[in-house]
Amino acid sequence: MQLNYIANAGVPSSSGRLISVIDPSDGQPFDELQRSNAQDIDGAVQAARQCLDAVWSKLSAAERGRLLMKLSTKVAEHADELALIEQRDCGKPTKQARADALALVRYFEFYAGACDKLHGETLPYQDGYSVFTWREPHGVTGHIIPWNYPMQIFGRSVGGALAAGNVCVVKPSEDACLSLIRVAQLAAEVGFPAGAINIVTGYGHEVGDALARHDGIDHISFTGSPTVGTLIQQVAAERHCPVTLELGGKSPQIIFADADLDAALPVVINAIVQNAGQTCSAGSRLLVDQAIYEPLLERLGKLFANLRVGPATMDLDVGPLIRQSQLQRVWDFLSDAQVASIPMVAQGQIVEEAPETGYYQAPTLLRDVPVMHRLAQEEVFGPVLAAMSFKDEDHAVELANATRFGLVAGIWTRDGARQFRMAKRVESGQVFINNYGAGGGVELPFGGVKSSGYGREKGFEALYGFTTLKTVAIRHG
Ligand code: TXE
Repeated sequence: MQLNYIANAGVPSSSGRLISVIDPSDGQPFDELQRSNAQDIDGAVQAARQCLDAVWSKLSAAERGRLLMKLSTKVAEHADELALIEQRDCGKPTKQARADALALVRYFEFYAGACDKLHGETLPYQDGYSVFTWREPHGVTGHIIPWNYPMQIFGRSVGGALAAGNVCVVKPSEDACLSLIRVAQLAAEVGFPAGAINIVTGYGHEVGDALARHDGIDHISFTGSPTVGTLIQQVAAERHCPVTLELGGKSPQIIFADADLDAALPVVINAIVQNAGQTCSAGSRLLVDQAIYEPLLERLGKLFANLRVGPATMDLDVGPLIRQSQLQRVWDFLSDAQVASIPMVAQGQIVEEAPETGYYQAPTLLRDVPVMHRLAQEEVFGPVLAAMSFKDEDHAVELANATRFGLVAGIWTRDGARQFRMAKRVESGQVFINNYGAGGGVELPFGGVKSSGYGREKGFEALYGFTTLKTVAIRHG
């Protein structure tokens, strides 16, 4: 049984209630976690505040950096253990679970080095004045984390917040949070003071809501669905608490006739099947120059048909989805596709070893998806790729921008001038040209435009979001 982790100690919820932890590979429970409530959040916020006032705010930036670096090293030492935890909890194939653990190592390393590089400015002003700015932490930051990449999202969110001088109360997803409890324990082992990192588990509408409403939370970082993001924003607005929202996308992969298809196609496939398509930046729309639409779909269809789906430990191309309701969500999209007579080009295969009680979906390539159909508009969050063709560059831009999202875009062309034009015209927080999220992108600011949210995490830019700016004007003499 898992406990909350508050002030460097395992703590049961005051509710006395538990939630079963399910293995998505077989649908069976294998652990239990605390079903926490508002009282538990209150305890965590108090612990965090005490830590901030008594210890954390007294550390120099370099000392915070050293702690984060120690944590990075510790996580690296425990990478295999953490990957195994994440694998069972989320249903991630081994390669993915390991990549996530190593990304966490890298986030802490990056933010360790960033702590003492964050500074204000001096500003020109009237004669007889000196004016400068300080970057100050918000104080106690709240982090509501989803189940698709617990370790990675913890790294980018909590890593940045700690580096900027905040202390953190984390509400991981009820569907996957075991790795984060372990990381908080490792942080205590390397010397993080009690209260710097607090983990409170439970349901979103109970404990997540309590976190968002708590007066002692000075900033909220949320990654999840647009529906809940809206709720968080409304709740936060009542007490003017700043929020960073990352609400997913419907990201296009745009392939022009001059693209290097040998390079593009494996990346296009990975961008939709990685983590079984449960990725905010999944490349879920494929926009293809009509001149190469047919041959490209034929090639891609063959590759899709070869994809294999099975239990996480088999380490195939695709693992299970997180839970039954996510699987049902994907089925609903696919049955809508059938009703609308959207042609299916190809589907991968679920292996025989996959238990019937697991949450498996074969990767599916659909073609000629009408731009306004929900398959081209809404996040499926499963391994389903919606292809459509475009006539020319203007048409490609029109299709790319025809959703309410704008998180990531991939553009594939050898034409340098077009690369720039497209990068400028596509409405998106990130644009990748002739690659898609190469190397994980810990260093690259990440976040959306339009309904994909606002604020940036990852990279140095995140530190601006996790701080507030104080302007100091001194009149001399
Ligand atoms: O998300 P929720 P769900 C999208 C994706 C997916 C859909 C639904 O399209 O299919 O959302 O997933 C907490 N107050 N993304 O239902 O509910 C919840 O406990 C405060 C995209 O799992 O938004 C969890 O910790 N918190 C996304 C977190 O919010 C609340 C990743 C996300 O869960 C809450 C996940 C409330 N009232 C889903 N209700 C991405 N951007 O990567 C829930 N939560």
